[in-house]
Amino acid sequence: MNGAALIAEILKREGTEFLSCYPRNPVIEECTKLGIRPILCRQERVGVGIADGYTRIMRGKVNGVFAAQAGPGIENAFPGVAQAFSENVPILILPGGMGSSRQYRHPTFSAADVFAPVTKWSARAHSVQAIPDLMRQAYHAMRTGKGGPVLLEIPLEVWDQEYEGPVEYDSVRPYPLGPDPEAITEAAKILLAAENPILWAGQGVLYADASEAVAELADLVPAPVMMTNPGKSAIPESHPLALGGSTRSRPRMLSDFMERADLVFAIGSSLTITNFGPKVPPGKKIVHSTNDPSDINKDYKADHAVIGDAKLVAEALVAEIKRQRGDVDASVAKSLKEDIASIKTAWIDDWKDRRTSDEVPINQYRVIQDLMDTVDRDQVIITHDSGSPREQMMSSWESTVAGSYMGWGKSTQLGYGLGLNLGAKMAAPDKVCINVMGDASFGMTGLDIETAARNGIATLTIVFNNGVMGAERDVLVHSTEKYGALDVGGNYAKVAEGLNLASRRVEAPEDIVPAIKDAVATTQAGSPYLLEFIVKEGHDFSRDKVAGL
Ligand SMILES: Cc1ncc(C[n+]2csc(CCOP(=O)(O)OP(=O)(O)O)c2C)c(N)n1
Ligand SMILES: [Mg+2]
Repeated sequence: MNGAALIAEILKREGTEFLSCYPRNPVIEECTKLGIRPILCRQERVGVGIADGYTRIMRGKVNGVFAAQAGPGIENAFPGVAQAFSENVPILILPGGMGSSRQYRHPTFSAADVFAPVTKWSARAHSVQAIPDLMRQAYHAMRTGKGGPVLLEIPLEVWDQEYEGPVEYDSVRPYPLGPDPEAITEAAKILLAAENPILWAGQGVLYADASEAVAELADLVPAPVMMTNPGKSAIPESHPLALGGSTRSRPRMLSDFMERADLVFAIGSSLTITNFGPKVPPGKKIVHSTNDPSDINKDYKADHAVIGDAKLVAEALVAEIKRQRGDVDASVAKSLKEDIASIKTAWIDDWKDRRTSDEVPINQYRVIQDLMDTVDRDQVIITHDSGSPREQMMSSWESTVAGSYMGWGKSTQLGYGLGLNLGAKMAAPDKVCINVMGDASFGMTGLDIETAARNGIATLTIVFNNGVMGAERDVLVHSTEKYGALDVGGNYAKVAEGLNLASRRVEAPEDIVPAIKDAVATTQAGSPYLLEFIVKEGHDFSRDKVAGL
């Protein structure tokens, strides 16, 4: 067996279901021989996004893999890997490399070196004999501790070298970190002593399958649960203790409870300061639980920390709180839930005009509301895109199932949501998988809807076409006045038609619901769909002011 066949064999043993890829790369053919289907993208950046979305929905239990050719292929994959790095998504990147004799000669592109700063682990296979060991290291890096993309560059001659000996490789198991019992005792004490604790749930809750444990903890304390951008849907946002997710925009409940909180108890979160996520306002006590020690005291001084897998931590806290205090009268949680519900009702009421608006061009919040009312949210996986759609969706979409919203935004590459959605559909073919993107966003990656059509990946892409880069209005004032710099133009339903997708352009509010029904029915029958809404520019965001949030 040669290097390419060896890698394919290892991928098979790791449960790889499909290979996101773009030629040339010998592993594509070898995977096909083993029944691992190649999904060829139109652009490498999206191919990485497909592996990313798949991995998120699989909660990192199976990892998406992307293979590219040496040079242009892997160079063009850089944005995707950088995005996955910013989001700590454990995917495997397998680029070809120049032959070893060309390494370190100008102008050879060395993927293992160039990608080192945007991967958790990166290496070059110097010989075929090293491949099992290197793949084991790669999978270990993906499966234990905080995730991140990993990369193994295969120099030209290594693909063809004959591997000697039996392939000694078993699927790499994860080793979740268990919390220090003393840290748990102390954390429980702090939680019980707090007057208004708030749980801050990050995406670690999803990777650890800790949604139920965190919801149980919230009920027991009791404490409301706010979510980060990638942590959105860490617990279902329809849960009576959920406050929703936050980018720069957020539901009012989240702002309100954050303002009152004396203790922020972060779980499954790096607490990284980012433009597109919540911040901890000054003056709050912080308990920080994460599976990566280097997160602690990085952006915030922790008053206490618990290092460990989110599920093990949440379960240990539940047991310890019961030991220290026992159950609390159910009326305490009940009144907290009523408090949250009343703020939510008032907030939704304040936004009702937008959510039910008949205005033309269409109001984005009307589309989101009609979408929520029309689809069965229990069966949906959805994601936003960069720009105004992220702000609109993050604040308004209420998930009903844990892990059904793919939040992202530490880097915010326009167009990234499209690949994520294709990957999600590969992971969950029975779900209705939706990405909501702006028109400028579509310009970045839109051609890859053809990847969905060609491969029968039945996603729904929603384009909010307002004819401008709405989110950039404030920074392109003179350029727009003088040269119209902000405008973008296009008919994306027609683009979709030209790329073999069913599509519809919707301009009238009364057509929104019938169009959604048709689109969803088409995806359920096995074909992708593009729904283009002609919308207003839209600068209304749910941003109740709380200093420092
Ligand atoms: C690759 C990339 N380049 C630049 C940006 C900066 N950026 C953020 S939003 C935006 C415009 C978004 O326009 P559109 O997708 O049409 O959404 P709108 O705000 O109009 O709803 C730009 C240029 C980015 N996020 N990603
Ligand atoms: Mg736009």
